[in-house]
Amino acid sequence: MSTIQSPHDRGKLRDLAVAVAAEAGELAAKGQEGITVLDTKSSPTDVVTEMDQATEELIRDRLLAARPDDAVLGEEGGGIEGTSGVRWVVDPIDGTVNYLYGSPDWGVAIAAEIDGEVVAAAVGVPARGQMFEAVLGEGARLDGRSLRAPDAVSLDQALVSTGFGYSADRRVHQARVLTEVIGHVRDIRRVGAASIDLTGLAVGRSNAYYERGLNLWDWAAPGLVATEAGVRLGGPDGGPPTGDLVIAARPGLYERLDALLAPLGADTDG
Ligand code: LIP
Repeated sequence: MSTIQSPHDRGKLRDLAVAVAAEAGELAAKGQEGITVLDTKSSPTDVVTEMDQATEELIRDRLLAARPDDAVLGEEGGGIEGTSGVRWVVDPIDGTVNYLYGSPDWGVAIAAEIDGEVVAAAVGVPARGQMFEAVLGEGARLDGRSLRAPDAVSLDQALVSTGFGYSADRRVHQARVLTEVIGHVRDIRRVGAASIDLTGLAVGRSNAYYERGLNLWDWAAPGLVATEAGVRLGGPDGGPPTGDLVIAARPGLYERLDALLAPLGADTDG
């Protein structure tokens, strides 16, 4: 049972996430120029740079200095157990390939979970000077401004973003699914970072998003920003988001996209 329950404490978790995401974003932004690949992970195109590692180290250090009893799960450094009931879920650079190619579309994502529920989040987009933040039940903000995602549109008017995994087999099936989806929607975007896609729903940069193969750190923080802005976030078979599938859109559009994706096996590798 957690010792932190009140909205006030959630606000403090959000404040810490924002402060650490801002500092981490500054560090990563300074290191973007001239960055090279340090290593690969799940496939030769799933890269890690030295800035992914340095940025995550800074985030872990700052979070644990402020709250030594918390757990941390990070993309690069794995998990550290804690005793407080709070776990931080961290993606130091979401959109690493964009980062490597000098694109501004990458994010620093930090979420706080209490007993497994995401309650506070910060998503910095340093190259655009933006900071998204959210507290469960208290709304989402961009640079201090409250966010409300635009109303649902019909499926054929929806701008839908999606992404592709790093494994070639998975990507081929994802492309097959996309050939079916593309004829039913306004158009498709492939931004390259789930944090940018999900926060983009909150500001109306697209209407819907789906992707197979994400990790919790990809969607935990930006997912709370999106849901607190009125977006429905879910996964396969009407359940919560999972690594098999994340779907996000305003209610009304969500159900139509879900119904389109289900028979296509969007939550499978084909
Ligand atoms: C990325 C996701 C993106 C997905 C990429 C990758 P990373 O995360 O944000 O949506 O399409 O394949 O998983 O690896 O840059 O943190």
